[in-house]
Amino acid sequence: MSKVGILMGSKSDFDVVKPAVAVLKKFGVEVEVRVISAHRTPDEAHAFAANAKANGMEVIICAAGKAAHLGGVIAALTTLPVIGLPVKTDMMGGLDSLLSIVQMPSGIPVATVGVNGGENAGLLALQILGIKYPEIEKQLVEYKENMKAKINADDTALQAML
Ligand code: RP5
Repeated sequence: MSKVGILMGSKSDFDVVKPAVAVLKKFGVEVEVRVISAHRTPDEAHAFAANAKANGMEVIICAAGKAAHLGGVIAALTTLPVIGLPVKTDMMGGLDSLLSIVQMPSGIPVATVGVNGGENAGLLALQILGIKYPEIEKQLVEYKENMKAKINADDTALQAML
């Protein structure tokens, strides 16, 4: 079974992480969800990244806010794909988190979704896994078909109102 690691820099990030957990579970993917901080628990961050492959992880999602270095640190220590999930902040609306995650130096990419984009982080992980697992790819096709049907229904309903 495929497995995704989901890390967050603080328990306060959990609400943003929940949609990623939900969509991954919905698709039948195992998740390991941890609070690990690049700054407050650097040894745990290092150990997680160093052992991620051996522990069956195939993609890692890293949620963090403010000086959001978690994704970059994890990406520096593994060749697994790392998805950065910037968390909205009170002071800068999450722009601080976004730039901290997305502006990585050449050589250490972190695939970054939008601020508070938990569901997209989960979906991007699924799309990566879908290359290897046909059952996930099949569910992604259905997901997109359902989304298309909903937008088309919304469009039809709107036309009827005008
Ligand atoms: C970051 O600092 C965390 O990812 C969190 O978004 C932010 C604030 O953490 P707390 O002060 O709420 O624990 O490391």
